[in-house]
Amino acid sequence: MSTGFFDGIAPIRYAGPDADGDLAFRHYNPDEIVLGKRMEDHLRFAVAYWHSFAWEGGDPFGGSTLERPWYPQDSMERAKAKADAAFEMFAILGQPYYCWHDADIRPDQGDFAANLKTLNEITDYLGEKAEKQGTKLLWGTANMFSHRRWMSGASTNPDPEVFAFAAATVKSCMDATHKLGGENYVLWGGREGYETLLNTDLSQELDHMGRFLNMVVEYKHKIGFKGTILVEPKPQEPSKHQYDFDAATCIGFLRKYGLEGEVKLNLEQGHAILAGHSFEHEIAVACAEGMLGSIDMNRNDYQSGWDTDQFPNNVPEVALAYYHILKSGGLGTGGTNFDAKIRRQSLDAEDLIAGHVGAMDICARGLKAAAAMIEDGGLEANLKARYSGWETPEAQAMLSSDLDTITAQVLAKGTNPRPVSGRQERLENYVNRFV
Ligand code: XLS
Ligand code: NI
Ligand code: NI
Repeated sequence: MSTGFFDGIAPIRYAGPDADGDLAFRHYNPDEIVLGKRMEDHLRFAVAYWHSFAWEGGDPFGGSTLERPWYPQDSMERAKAKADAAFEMFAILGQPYYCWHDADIRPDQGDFAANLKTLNEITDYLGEKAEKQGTKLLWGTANMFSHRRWMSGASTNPDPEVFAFAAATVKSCMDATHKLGGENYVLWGGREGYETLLNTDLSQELDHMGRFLNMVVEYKHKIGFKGTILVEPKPQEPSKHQYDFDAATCIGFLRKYGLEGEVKLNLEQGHAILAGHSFEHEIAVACAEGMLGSIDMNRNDYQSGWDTDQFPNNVPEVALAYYHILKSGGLGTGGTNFDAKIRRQSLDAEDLIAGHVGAMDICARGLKAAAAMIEDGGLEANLKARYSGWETPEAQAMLSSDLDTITAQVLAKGTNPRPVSGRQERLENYVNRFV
């Protein structure tokens, strides 16, 4: 059943840099070959069924501004109308993937058994639509942060009954993701953290979270799910202190609980900014450990200090992100998900489409710039030259030596290092030639 919401908006096509109007791709050309691979297969765009598609426009001072025909999502009929509208939007955008939380797709009927029933019904419905249209599921996830039961955490909740509810919820969402052929399963722990240490046993909570994630991995193997399990770092919001602070914190956590070979990271640009990092820093940290899984390509406002989840609009930032992704071999089973909201004054269906179109174009430009930098090899050559001292046998031998021996060598050689320029301005100028 058509909601009529997107009526009159034609499918978006690639029309080149001189296209008319804002509802055309100027740079995203799915079939264009970049570094030997189709652009669509590099970027693997996904639309989020929550923020991007369905956000209602509320903020701490006011309710919804964005009126949509599928609100409120209180019955199966409306959940299906919402699914119909979602797939109409996917048909207009032509992106290959989408993502959901259980709470985005099914009506909430209160208890676990009722929600399980509606989840199964709506995911069958989504499966049929997805098959017809060829839109695939990049990842599924469980919303374990909105309902009041999760206010003190899901797997880290002091109440074992909430831990049990979380386990059952994740199992149901993994089953649904598996049924729909999802390529990843994500866990973002917005409430896995604390507000005050006065009421929190941090070490017990971390142990529970580690055990929970091990159960998720055990279950993945039990049902034969071939996708990747991902955790999504974020330093705060909604919790004051979140356990999955940033990529480095998550990697330490995964190693502590023996999960480093099993779980990768879903990195979000806005979360990197909140953690005081750049997006490429987070990506490079994950790549260094072989743990890059997927990305949420939505940025934050640099001034507000809050998770504003805006569509990307900065080519140089996006180019450096894709540079590190390409250098480490690409996104694998992951993709570029827009976990982004339009602004609450952007009322029209066209605004929603234009937000995605612009973001896809920005990413395409970033990807092309990154590929050009890789083909040119300037950054790589600079790195090689900067570390070339380490290519000598003496330098290598030092790494298996000891402080006494090295000190004796320094004294014997009269070592007195000569500082060398880091050339940052020249490298920044170099990047500017590509973006
Ligand atoms: C919130 C997170 C969330 C996850 C999925 O900040 O980005 O949207 O991506 O639960
Ligand atoms: Ni986020
Ligand atoms: Ni996200």
